[in-house]
Amino acid sequence: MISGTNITLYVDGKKDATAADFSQLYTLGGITGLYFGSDQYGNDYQGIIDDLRVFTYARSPAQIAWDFSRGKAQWQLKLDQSSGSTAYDSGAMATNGTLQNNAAFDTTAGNCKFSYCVDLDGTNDYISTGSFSPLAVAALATDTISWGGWYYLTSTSGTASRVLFEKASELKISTNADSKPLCQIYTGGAYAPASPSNLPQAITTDTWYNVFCIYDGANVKTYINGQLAATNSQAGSVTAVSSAAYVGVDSGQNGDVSGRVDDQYVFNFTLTSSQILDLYNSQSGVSFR
Ligand SMILES: [Ca+2]
Ligand SMILES: [Ca+2]
Repeated sequence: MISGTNITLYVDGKKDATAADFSQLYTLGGITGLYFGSDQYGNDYQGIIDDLRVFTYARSPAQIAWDFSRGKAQWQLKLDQSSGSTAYDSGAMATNGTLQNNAAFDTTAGNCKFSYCVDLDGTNDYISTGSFSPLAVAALATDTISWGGWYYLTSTSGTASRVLFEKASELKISTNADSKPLCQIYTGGAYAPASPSNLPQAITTDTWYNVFCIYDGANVKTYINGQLAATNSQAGSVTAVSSAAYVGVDSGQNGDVSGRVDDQYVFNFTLTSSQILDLYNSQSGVSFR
């Protein structure tokens, strides 16, 4: 993908490499032919090729995600397993979660948001993964990100801050002492915005909430149950890093959540408001229109 004088390579919908000063590519205007499977010097490719496309504009990260997987989450735990300690990733990363300590799948009818979910007892229970890098290849910067999940807290007392989700050194969702959700990106060596001026409504106990966050390079936005609930201006980018994800605690195993969690998502593009509403209403679908 060429934008300005930068060229970016995406592999399987994910930013893989980027380089600047490709101004010589502007000479493309004078080409007389395109070669696929070989170059003009006869350096042949051996293998299979399918679905070649050229666009006369720079595809956005969302459009590239659509080309790759119809916009599926890069990483998604549906938590629909009925037993054991493995929560399967239904996204492209193939990075499963592991239920830690007393965390257990909940199969009781009516307890979960979609199919089954996971119970966390508030003391040392969480879901974690091995290291992975869903936003981009590690060390590359990105500023188009969406993340979130479903949370049903059974207690909000006793702990100032609860951590609903953290992708270590990349993304976080926590609640403050007033149980108001806080979406943060890791940029410049810290989670930001540190003390946002705008916070959404408090989430109450014994109710399912979808808490969804987006970053678009200028703002961190928090959506509660598919509706925009808070916007905070934030500059910078997230440097992709191969690290673990945590559900129900932070990466230091603090901020234990007491309650249940269901679908968890990380997307490597910025969902639109209508896509977030679709996701809230339909669980898995993100449509582009
Ligand atoms: Ca589920
Ligand atoms: Ca426990």
